[in-house]
Amino acid sequence: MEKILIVDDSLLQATHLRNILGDEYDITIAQTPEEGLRQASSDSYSLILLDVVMPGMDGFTLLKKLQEEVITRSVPVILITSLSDVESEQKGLVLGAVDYIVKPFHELIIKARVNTHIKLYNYRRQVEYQSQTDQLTGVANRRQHDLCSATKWNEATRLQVPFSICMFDIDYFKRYNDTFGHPAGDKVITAIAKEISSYLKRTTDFFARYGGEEFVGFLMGDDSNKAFEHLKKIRQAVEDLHIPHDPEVAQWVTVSIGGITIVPQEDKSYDFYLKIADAMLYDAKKYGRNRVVW
Ligand code: GH3
Ligand code: MG
Ligand code: MG
Ligand code: MG
Repeated sequence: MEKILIVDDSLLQATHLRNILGDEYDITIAQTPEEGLRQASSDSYSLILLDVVMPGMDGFTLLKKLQEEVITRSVPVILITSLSDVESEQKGLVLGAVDYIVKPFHELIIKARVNTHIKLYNYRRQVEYQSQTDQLTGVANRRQHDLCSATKWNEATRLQVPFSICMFDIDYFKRYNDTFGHPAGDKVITAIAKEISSYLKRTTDFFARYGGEEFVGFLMGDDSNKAFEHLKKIRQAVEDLHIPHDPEVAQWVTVSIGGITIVPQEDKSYDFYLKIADAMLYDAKKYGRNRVVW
């Protein structure tokens, strides 16, 4: 059941709304704006119904706060209020509310509007997910990499923590396709993506398909040695999948990895180091493949 958060200082109002929507949705009631803010950022709601006139922080102020937080920003908010003047309604909509409902309301109208906004929200989430996910493998795509790397690089620069960037490329993959066929090649790309991503699962890690049979990853916090050791483990894990290759080139399908660990400085960009990781990958190929160059 999808979750709706009702923020209203009047328990009578909130209960009335819950009676209307409770059959279709899982309702949580917050009776103060502070509690509303806490609830909104600690659970995943599909919609927030927000009263405007409340003691202390009013609904407009709470709405502004919700819009400022990354985790609550995308959740649609409907303002429900007795303020029927144009200025208030305009203010609410400009602040980012998806809808504005004046009390007293008809329950059928509330239901219809709530259903519509939840449908739109789910559609938007689905589109967002698809635009950032690689269709073949289900891991992040290059677009998500571009978004995430910028955010995380800035964070590492601010916190001055080590940041490792690595590039992966499947060895002799053209030959694999030529020998076993493109559909079999697709399965290998998927299996390897799944394996590597299982080693880059911490919240400070990231892994994406960069294109074709190339992948990119980054890790935050580990020093150069630790990152290098971790990547060597990943290289071994891919080899240990024991995916048979064309025996003329190799027994198993393997990956080459190039990477670098740095403490980000203001004067050099993420892309600068990504290019270095790519050069390291090139060296790994040159030295014979199936190895990590750090
Ligand atoms: P190297 O060890 O130097 O990396 O050799 P390679 O043959 O892997 O290198 P190259 O970059 O020349 O070839 C990559 C091949 O990957 C070419 C292309 O046919 C294949 N490829 C790229 N994307 C896909 C894909 O989505 N599916 C499949 N099956 N193959 C792909
Ligand atoms: Mg009120
Ligand atoms: Mg390649
Ligand atoms: Mg390759």
